[in-house]
Amino acid sequence: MCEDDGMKKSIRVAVTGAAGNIGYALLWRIASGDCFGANQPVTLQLLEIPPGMQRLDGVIMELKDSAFPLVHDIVGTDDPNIAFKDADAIFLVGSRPRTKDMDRADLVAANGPIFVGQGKAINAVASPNVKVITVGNPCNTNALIACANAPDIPSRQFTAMTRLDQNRAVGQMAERAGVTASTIHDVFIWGNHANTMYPDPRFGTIDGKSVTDVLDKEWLQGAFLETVATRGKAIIVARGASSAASAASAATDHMRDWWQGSNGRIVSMALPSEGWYGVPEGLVFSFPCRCENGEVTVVEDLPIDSFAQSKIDENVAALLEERDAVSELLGN
Ligand code: NAX
Repeated sequence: MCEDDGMKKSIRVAVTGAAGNIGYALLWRIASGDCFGANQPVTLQLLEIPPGMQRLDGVIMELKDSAFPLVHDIVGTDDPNIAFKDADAIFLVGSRPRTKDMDRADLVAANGPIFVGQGKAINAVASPNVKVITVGNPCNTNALIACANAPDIPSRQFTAMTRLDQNRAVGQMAERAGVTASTIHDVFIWGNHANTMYPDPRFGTIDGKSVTDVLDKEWLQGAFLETVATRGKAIIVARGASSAASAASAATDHMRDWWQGSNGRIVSMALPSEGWYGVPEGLVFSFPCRCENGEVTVVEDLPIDSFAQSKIDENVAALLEERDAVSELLGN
């Protein structure tokens, strides 16, 4: 590929848990140019654990069979130091899904150690400008662990995904208002990717009108909140498997906006707090963000009413508890 045919130099994109359900949907979105742009070639660096390597071989065969013009090369490995080598963007998807017998604390304990090793490998071998999105749950705390173990990489380069919660909120509003999702802007999530998260409608617009003028408050603080908070469970009940295509779509949206800009729109990203809105420093918390020139900026001046404050407080408390549970994994 050369610059004068309109194509850019290939970038390196790492995906962990690449043979899993989300990976199976996500890789096709990345390869088709939905994330990094239609003129951006990619080298895919795919990580699995040894029991997943045979499935990964099959996924790589199918990627090759898709003959994507933008896919420059594909590497499959069970070594994070190979998968993250010179990576410009990393999707941390691989982790153990929660099973019926596990509560959130068990999930934190089972998955936390994965992100120690991966954080260290990112620190050692990734591009210093790498952009990391954590999808594997509990994603906020896993991002915190990876970030803490990558001291040479600025903390703003580590994020966790709450875009699926945002997209679920927009989907519900669109249905209620009888409009398409494209007419809804600036609805975003505060807090943790868990059922405590708060989809804030107060600054959102539907066809240019305030969401709170179009939709009633009782629904926004009642059924809407409940539906968005419990959507993951509802999908599992209906489908017999957890959200995969919608999660991959949200990860694509998150990274696309970070990479290419959010066009002035507010979007949800969880990132290590620098004290914004009184959230303790370092806690990986979803804030209203704008993206421009590859940088994320938290929108810092939104007014907080008592309901929003109570939701922010609830999420801070939950995330502090998770942080305490993994304190020995934070490297200090
Ligand atoms: P799957 O179980 O289908 O796939 C996970 C894959 O990760 C498996 O192939 C497994 O072999 C691999 N893996 C496990 N440990 C690994 C490691 N240390 N390094 C590399 N690969 C490893 O799960 P899937 O449905 O793809 O979900 C992946 C993760 O996303 C889960 O933790 C899930 O809870 C989380 N989710 C996060 C969401 C979010 O909004 N942040 C929503 C969707 C999803 O629930």
